[in-house]
Amino acid sequence: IRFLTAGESHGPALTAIVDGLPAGVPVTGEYIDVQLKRRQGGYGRGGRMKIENDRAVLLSGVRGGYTLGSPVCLRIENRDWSNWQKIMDPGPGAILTERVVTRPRPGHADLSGAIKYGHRDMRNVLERSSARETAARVAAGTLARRLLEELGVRVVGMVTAIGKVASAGIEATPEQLEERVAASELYCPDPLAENKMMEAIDSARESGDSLGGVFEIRVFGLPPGIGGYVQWDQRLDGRLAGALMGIQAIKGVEVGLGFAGAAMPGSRVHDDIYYSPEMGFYRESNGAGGIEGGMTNGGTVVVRAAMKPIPTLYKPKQSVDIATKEPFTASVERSDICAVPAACVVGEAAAAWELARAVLEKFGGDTLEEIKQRWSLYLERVGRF
Ligand code: EPS
Repeated sequence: IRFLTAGESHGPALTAIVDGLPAGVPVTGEYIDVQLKRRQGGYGRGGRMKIENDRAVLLSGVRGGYTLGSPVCLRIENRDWSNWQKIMDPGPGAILTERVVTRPRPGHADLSGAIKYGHRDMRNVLERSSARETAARVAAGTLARRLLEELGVRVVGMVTAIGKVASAGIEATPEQLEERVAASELYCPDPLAENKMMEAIDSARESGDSLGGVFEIRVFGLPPGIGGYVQWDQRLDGRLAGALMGIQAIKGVEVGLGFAGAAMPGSRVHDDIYYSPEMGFYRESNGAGGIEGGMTNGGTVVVRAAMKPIPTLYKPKQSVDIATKEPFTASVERSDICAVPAACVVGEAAAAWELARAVLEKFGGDTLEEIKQRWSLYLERVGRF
C-alpha cells in the first residue's frame, strides 16, 4: 500500500490518494472524522483550529461503506481558504505582494526550503511544510487503522511528557488506556501529570514561548513475526522510526526501553522467555518494546517520539531578512503553543500505516476475507509452535 498527500495549508483543500487497500474493508467518512477531530484537539492548540472543522470526503475507492480495491481518494476542505483565496489563487490573478514572508523562523523549513526552490517569498515553503498536511496523513493512516482493527489489532497513543513534566508509567488494557486518553484534554492518561502539563503550557503561552514533548504509541494484538530480520529495510523498528520521524517536528524515536536501555546492563534489559501450554511463549517484562530482531515478538509494540517545541514563536527569535539581508526578528505567524497531543494522533496514524503495510506484506491479498483467512491460519501455526 502507498499514499501521497497534496495541498497547501491555506489552499482550497488537502487531498490524499491511498492505493493498494484490499476490497471489503468497512470504511466511512465519519470513522475518519473521529480521528481528524482528535488531531484538531488537545490543550495548547492555536487559532486555526477554531476555524477548521476537518472532515474527510471520500471521492473514490469506497462504495456502500466498503473499500472496492481501487484507489481511495479523499479531500479535506480548508475552511480558512475563504480568507486566503486572493493570495493563494492558483491562477495568474493571485495577489503575490501581500502576506509575503521574508524573515525565516529558526527551526522551521522556511530558509532551507526557500534556498532549495529559489523562492523569494517563503510563504511558498511554509504553505506546504506546515503541519496542516498531517490532517491528510491522519485520514490515510486511519484507513490502515480500520484494516488492522478488523484483525483485532489496536493502536493507542498517549502523551507522556510536555516540556519537563513527564507522566508516570502506566500499565493498563487497551480499553482502559483508550478511555483514560479520551478523558484527558492532553491525551495523557495520568491526571496528576496532566494538570502540571497544562500549567506548563499556560506559562509558555504567557511568555510567548512554545513547548515540545513526548508521545507513546502502543500496539496491541500483533502476533510474532511481523517485519523481518533478513534485510535492513524489513526491520519493523526501523520502519516505524522512519514513519514517526517523517512527522513534522519529530526529532527522536525510541523503541521499548530505548535510550534508557543503553545505560543498563543486558541482564536488566532483555526479557526472560517463559512457556505454559495455555499462554504459549510469553514474557513478564517488555524492555524490547515488542520488537526483537526487527520483528514483532508477540508483545505489545511500544514506540515513543520526541517532538521539538513549535518553531513559530510569538516572542520571535533572531533572524535575517532574506530580501535586505538585515538582521530582524523572525516572522510571527499564528500558531499553536503546544501540539504534542495532535502529533500523538498523527503518530497513531503513521504507526498504523507502517504496521498495516508490514501486515499486508506477510498476509496480503485482494480482499479482506483472504487476509483474515491467512491471518488466522498463521495464528494457529503460532499457537502450535
Ligand atoms: C496546523 C495548521 C496551521 C498551524 C500549525 C498546524 O495553521 P496556520 O498556519 O494557518 O495557523 O496552526 O502548523 C504549525 C504550527 C507550523 O509550524 O507549521 C494544523 O492543521 O495542524
